[in-house]
Amino acid sequence: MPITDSHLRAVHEEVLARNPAEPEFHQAVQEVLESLAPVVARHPQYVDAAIIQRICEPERQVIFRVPWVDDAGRVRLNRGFRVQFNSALGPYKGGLRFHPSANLGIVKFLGFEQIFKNSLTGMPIGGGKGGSDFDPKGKSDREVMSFCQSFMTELHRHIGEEVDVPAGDIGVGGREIGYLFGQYKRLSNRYESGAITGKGLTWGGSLVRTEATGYGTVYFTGEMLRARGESFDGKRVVVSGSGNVAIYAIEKVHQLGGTVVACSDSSGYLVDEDGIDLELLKEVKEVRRERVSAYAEHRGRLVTGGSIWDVPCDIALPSATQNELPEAGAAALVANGCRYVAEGANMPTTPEALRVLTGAGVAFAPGKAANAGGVATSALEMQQNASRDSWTFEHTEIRLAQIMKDIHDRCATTADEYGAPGDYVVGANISGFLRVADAMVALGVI
Ligand code: NDP
Ligand code: 2IT
Repeated sequence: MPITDSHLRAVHEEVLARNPAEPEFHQAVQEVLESLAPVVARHPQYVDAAIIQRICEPERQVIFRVPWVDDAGRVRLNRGFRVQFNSALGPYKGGLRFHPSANLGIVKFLGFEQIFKNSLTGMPIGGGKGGSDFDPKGKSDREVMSFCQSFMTELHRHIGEEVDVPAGDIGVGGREIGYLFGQYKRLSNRYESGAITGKGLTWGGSLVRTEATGYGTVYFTGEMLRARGESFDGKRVVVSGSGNVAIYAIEKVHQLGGTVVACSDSSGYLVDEDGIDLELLKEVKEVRRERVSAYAEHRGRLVTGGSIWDVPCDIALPSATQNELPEAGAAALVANGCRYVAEGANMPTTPEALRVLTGAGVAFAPGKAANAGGVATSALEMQQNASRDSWTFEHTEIRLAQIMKDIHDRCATTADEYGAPGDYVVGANISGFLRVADAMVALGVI
């Protein structure tokens, strides 16, 4: 969709010129700016205060060297990033991604999305993101610890419970958070629980944080279904990925009466028409850290080549990585009768695919709304840390479900108010933007 408003177009051109060779960041900015024309028309104060220029410019970006020693005694080198994008609503908050593809443009796209996502949760958290091109795959625990300790040796100067609060993302789960928090504690000589989220339950973590992103995505989808007089009961669902988000999305779909018939990893996709056996999947992925092919040795069939989006379904939940659902995948989903797509991952749907889905009337939930349950539960973890309390699973899950319902309703109402009924992309972008923009205006030119 072209950006027609002249102010927004000028900002967009400036962002492209100032940030060359960052295609994912450009894509994330464009998607938000495309939604904002009715906002600048109605609220000239945001133009006067240069809010849109400022929101596209990170407050601070840190890039650092991460040397570490592998099990063979060789010195290895990676690059670390932390982009502190916007702190109008609270301390920077967002995950760390360890994946060989991680670069500044990817971390910036994620940090930019995080501003609006965190705003949508209604909680006091700003937006940030970080990571490294380190690949935890195939590394021993000792190597992962060596890397995490070196990474935190630099990062610790930039974070803190009132400053910036990292968590997990691709390649960063409970093991990595443990090593990172341990090194932070050692360097700072403080047991500052609220400086990192996604912690283990015996050392300051929150129940439901592990499940929260996947569960939250399914709760959001449940609200979309409910708004259209439907439910998960009897629905066929495809979930891409088989990591933290995918596993707990599958779990919640099954609890709500749907059947997940396919999931994937970067080596291929797995079809199990009887429904993915979650105990087996958890054993393979979480305990043994193996590929989905190891699951297929017991059940279902592995398909290498082709696309998971060819598997017929009513509901698709892309939950692996950015741009994993291309135009051809969207066309296949539509041709096979899929009517709901909700993004468990960040920006998994390409702009071309989004056009195909919306053109066919598919109900579509963008990641900044649908996957906000993870960071929202991180904020609940921070609340528990601040009050030195820990809540039950049931209480925390009720809070998560309510937050996802509120986000759904806020996106739907905002889309109505701004002339785009049923468009969750517009609703999420505008309502996420407004809360941050109002805070930025109030805080002055900083
Ligand atoms: P995990 O590392 O637990 O799992 C990632 C999954 O995606 C794996 O199955 C992985 O396959 C697959 N994947 C990753 N990169 C690629 C790639 N380049 N091509 C194909 N497959 C890939 O990460 P999460 O489940 O935590 O994250 C998944 C997505 O959800 C990401 O987009 C993340 O930003 C987003 N997200 C995560 C949140 C969280 O709380 N963890 C919160 C909100 C969003 P393989 O193992 O083969 O690499
Ligand atoms: O993309 C995301 O929202 C996350 N990876 C979770 C961030 C967090 O701080 O819990």
